[in-house]
Amino acid sequence: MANPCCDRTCRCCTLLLKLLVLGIAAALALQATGNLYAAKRWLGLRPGIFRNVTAGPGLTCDEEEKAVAGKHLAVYYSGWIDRQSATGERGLMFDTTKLSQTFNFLLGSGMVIQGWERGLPGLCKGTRVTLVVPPELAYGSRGYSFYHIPSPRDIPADATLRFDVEIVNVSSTPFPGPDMFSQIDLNLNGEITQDELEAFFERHGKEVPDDFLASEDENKDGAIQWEEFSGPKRHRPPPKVEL
Ligand SMILES: [Ca+2]
Ligand SMILES: [Ca+2]
Repeated sequence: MANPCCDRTCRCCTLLLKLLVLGIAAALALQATGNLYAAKRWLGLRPGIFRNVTAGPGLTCDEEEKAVAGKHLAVYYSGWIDRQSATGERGLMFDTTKLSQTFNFLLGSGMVIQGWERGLPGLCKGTRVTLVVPPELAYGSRGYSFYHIPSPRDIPADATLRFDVEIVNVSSTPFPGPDMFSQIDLNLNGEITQDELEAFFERHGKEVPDDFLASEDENKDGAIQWEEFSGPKRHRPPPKVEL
């Protein structure tokens, strides 16, 4: 998965009044332009981000279960090009953690886009939330490429994105990271072949993106070694297994 990585900055509560004023201004502007989303939902402390809790406790829980800057979050999520995006194929799902492991990150550290950094704080473990994030709080005018080569799943410049996020867990200590390399390397010989790629994607009901192997295979030997793999992996190579 290409994480929703970006630059970061954690906002401070002292901006509360200013943000509230900006939120009201944004809501009025949206009403004037007939935005697809109910203007009232843009009111509050996170102007520019549509946030709607769809299940779970929302904002009410013990402090240790609340997502705040400095806490580690484990989430499932899916991301789409939003239906009101100015660019991209509206409704296209560009990424999802469904059927795989959670995406784990440190809130407030800048590991994720500003739309998440601003949209997730205050929510509780077990909450499902929809976030609609404007491009300036997502990937802006640069967009994002998942595979370092053109792909239909690339996020184009100036795209508005929609995420459905489930906060599976909140912790003061890090969760174990996913190890995608070992999940794909079925025979555990320390390299990923085209056949293993196809088997992995088939398990998830998808096709291998064109040129995926070629884009990772830096030494052009027809396989992706641990050192070449750019996805989530352990911090050292898996042990070699004689076949
Ligand atoms: Ca292998
Ligand atoms: Ca290689």
